[in-house]
Amino acid sequence: MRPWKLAKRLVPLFLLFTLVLSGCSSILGDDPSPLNPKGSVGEDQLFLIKLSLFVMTGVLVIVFVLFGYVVIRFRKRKNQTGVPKQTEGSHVLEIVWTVIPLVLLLILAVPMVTQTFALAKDYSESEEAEQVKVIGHQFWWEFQYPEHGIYTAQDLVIPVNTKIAFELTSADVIHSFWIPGLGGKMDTNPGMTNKFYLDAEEVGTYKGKCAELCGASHALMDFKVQVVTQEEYEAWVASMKEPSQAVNEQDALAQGQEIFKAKCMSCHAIDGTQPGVYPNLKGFADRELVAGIKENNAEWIRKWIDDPQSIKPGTLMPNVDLTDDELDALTEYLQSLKLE
Ligand code: HEC
Ligand SMILES: [Cu+2]
Repeated sequence: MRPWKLAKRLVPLFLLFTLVLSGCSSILGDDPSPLNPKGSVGEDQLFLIKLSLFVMTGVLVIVFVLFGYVVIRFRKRKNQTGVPKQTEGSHVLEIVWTVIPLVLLLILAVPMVTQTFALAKDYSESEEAEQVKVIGHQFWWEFQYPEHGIYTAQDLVIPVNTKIAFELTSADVIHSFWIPGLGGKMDTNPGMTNKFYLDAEEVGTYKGKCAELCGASHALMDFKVQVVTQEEYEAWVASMKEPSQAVNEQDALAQGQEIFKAKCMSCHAIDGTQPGVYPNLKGFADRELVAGIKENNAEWIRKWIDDPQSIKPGTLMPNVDLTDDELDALTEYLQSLKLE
């Protein structure tokens, strides 16, 4: 093939690669990501990524340069006939190209194996770590804090600079719990408990995703991680334990509360110390998003209660029959579910 023909084929391919790869960064923008981690686990993993990339790029460059040199230097000349002089066997070369890969493999293997064991450290009995139980559901996340007896959903609240020992399981199919800015992912398997730990070194909001195709709305199974200071965390724990204030009958919210009790309470608890099969709505108004995906404002709350199936196809929240007045009252009531 003529060189320009080859170039004509390769250029579009490289343009396509650039486009595809730029998608990797646009998902997270400047947010923390595996390439810009904000936790010790993510940083250790990034080191391994960089180390292997560095070693492999080095090998690639050297091999291609040698290859190019040989192809050009020993190409068939004009007027050349017959088979060129053949060389066979070289002890020196054979030893060199056996030893170099061995050394490279050692450079890769020693930190990899060491880190694999270090990152598998079990903090589930540790005093200094916070224990969080994660349960994946189609298509939402439940978070339990066994040391505090708290149950919540969609917004994972954790203290900064603290090891979080996760215990992960699933209520239905296999999901995968992933906070790209803090570290690698871990599967949640039905009937099994997986363990791993993460920590965050900066206060802020991080994105979380389900990373295992788990059904129709897998791509919408997002959550948020709120990394807060130790004091804020303790305050959050305390307010999650507070009993929810009852709305009295004269209050404008009373109608919403009535409808909630009649039509929603069978699935949703509003008391943070109650485990539930479905998302616990204690402090729902303080959550970042509705159902992990939509801005938490009156408009989206109303749309969600009116027709969750159109927002998250296949969600286990049914479309409940409600009048416009009831929807307004419920929206207002849900917006009042703030933590003290
Ligand atoms: C049959 C059980 C069921 C009933 C009844 C039900 N829901 Fe839900 N609800 C769910 C499930 C399951 C989810 C999680 C949906 C998802 O994200 O896949 C959910 C999610 C929600 C969320 C989002 C929670 C969050 O943290 O983002 C809100 C708000 C909500 N429901 C409000 C209501 C209201 C108001 C009613 C009454 C009209 C109601 N639900 C009735 C099961 C139910
Ligand atoms: Cu999932």
